[in-house]
Amino acid sequence: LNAEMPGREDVLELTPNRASKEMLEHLAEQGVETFLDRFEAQQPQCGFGLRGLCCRMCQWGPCRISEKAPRGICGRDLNLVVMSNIVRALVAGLAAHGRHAHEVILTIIEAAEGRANFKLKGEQRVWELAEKFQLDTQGKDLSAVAKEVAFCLLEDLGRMTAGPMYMLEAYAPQERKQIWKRLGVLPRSASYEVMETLHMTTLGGCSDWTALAEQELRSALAYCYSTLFGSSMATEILFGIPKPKITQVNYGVLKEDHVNILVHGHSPVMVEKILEKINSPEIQELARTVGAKGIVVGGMCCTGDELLARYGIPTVTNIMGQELALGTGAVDAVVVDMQCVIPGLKIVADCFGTEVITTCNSNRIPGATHIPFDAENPANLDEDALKVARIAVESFAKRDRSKIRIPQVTTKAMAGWSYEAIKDVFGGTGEILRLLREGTIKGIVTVVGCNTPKVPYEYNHVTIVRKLIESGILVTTTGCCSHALLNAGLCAPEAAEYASSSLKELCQQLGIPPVLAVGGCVDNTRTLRLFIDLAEEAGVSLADMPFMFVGPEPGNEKTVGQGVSFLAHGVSNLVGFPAPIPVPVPKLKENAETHDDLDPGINDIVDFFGGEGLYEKVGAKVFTEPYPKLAAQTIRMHIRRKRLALGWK
Ligand code: MSK
Repeated sequence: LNAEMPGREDVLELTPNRASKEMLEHLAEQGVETFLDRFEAQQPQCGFGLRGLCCRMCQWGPCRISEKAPRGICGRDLNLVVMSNIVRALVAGLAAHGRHAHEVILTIIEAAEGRANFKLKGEQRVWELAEKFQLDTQGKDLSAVAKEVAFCLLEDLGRMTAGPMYMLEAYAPQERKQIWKRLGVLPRSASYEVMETLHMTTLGGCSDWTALAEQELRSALAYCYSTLFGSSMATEILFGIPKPKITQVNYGVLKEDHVNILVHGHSPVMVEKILEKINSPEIQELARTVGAKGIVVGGMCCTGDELLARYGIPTVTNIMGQELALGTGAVDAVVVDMQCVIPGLKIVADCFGTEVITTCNSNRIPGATHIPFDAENPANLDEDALKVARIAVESFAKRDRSKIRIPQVTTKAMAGWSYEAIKDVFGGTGEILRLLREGTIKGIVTVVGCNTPKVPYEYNHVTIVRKLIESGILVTTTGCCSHALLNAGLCAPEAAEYASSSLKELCQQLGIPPVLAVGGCVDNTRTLRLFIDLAEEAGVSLADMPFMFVGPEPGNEKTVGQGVSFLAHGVSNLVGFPAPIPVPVPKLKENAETHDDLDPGINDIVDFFGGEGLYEKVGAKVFTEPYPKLAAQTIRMHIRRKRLALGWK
């Protein structure tokens, strides 16, 4: 695997956004350390760790599984070590999205009780959920019902006793519920499955890797229906359901003569209030007083995606671009909430005098200004948001103008593709299904997830998606992948030019891009809802539909749960870099004479995810392909096979 890692030259040659390339070169010239320097310093990376063969689950170890030592000190073998590592990564991601959901849900309760100064903007979602959860709404007003809905969502996060999860009961397809029941993988709640997973994988816990594989599915369902659906829909209750809008993105949205404030992280709660304060006459006047012509707010990662979707606030970049954005020397303040904020951010901020403001008690950074938002005690929310806005604007006066280097690249984009917006623009799921059946749209693939330094920055995202739309496949996207695609111009209606003739004609007729940016990571549920509805409309299992989940540049632990959530629904995954699973190394058997004597070197875990094991349970499997053109080919073949099996041309 180490031999496959890209070098600096590959990154500079292949990264598709010339603004990122310019900043990488600029920061190297300036001697400012970035992820690329640290990635080089870490080479070669530990082969045991890369293949998931390092066991650190107790203090007898660490143990490393090899041919010489096939068991850890406690007796764990390869299957048990690898599967334990994977399911632990999944629940770490579950905990992260769970904390996000918790904050948003608690804010609904505080807003409904009048303690948090937010007006609930997603009335439609409140009534929909109340009906789906079969709540008694007779004679109750919006706030009262929203509060009851929020308590159901909290129960999905934290229930410790057996019982159906509200969200799963409400939105999961019937055929899947039966499968999950038969497999015994229906979850209790997010918190319970985190506890149970850590319990099962601790020293002296579960010795059966197949039971851990079941726990993987169970935890993924808890992840999907409590933390993802919970965060996404609770945010819609608070701030409304996004609608499509046109905007500009990329590094060039930063302006030398403006105050530039970047917002970054995952939870959009406090940032909504900060945005409100930034737009207030008081802060706009303050900007003029410090000599700025105005204020630019730019988004990074999923907080950026949320503001882009709701207000068309321009986004700049993703997790691996956060240091590059600060390297422009034009960012007066970066306001970060939770997750995906790397420690390297502060190193670059200090080089350029950028004020770093942290707003979440879980995500502290030494030396940053900390103005936390506490969802259970939001009394100072307005005052604190104003304080953040003031500090950010006042930083403009301190900026060292000799260090500014803003790449002059802006890109047009259309974002805000909520579940409702997608259905509306096509005229309903019946119409989307008709287009799929007749082949105007060959399939729908969601291409999502983080970046990894293990492939050239953003190259896989952009290359795969270009190939897919060329083949008539409609793409949805979220998270850091969406920033790559937004900056590459693939989310603008004009990108229809790059699509197959039938998809191009359709997109031009509807005035939409062939790549729909649906929001942040938690909004993968918007695509999942669409997949569920389309399969139900077609009257077939989700596993039979021409759909796929693609994570070209896996990074965060959160991506594990995203992929397994779709697998559990019957949607196969394509992953762009091998997960920490021993890659099969084919070798000739002893005394081999022909290729029939090739031992594929497959182990049980590879066979489970990529072979028959998981497929037999849920009808989906994992494909791994780090070379993006081959990855696109694999996806196209998968879609083609599904279409043929359905008898669709
Ligand atoms: S922000 S989880 S690096 S997509 Fe959602 Fe990006 Fe991955 Fe964070």
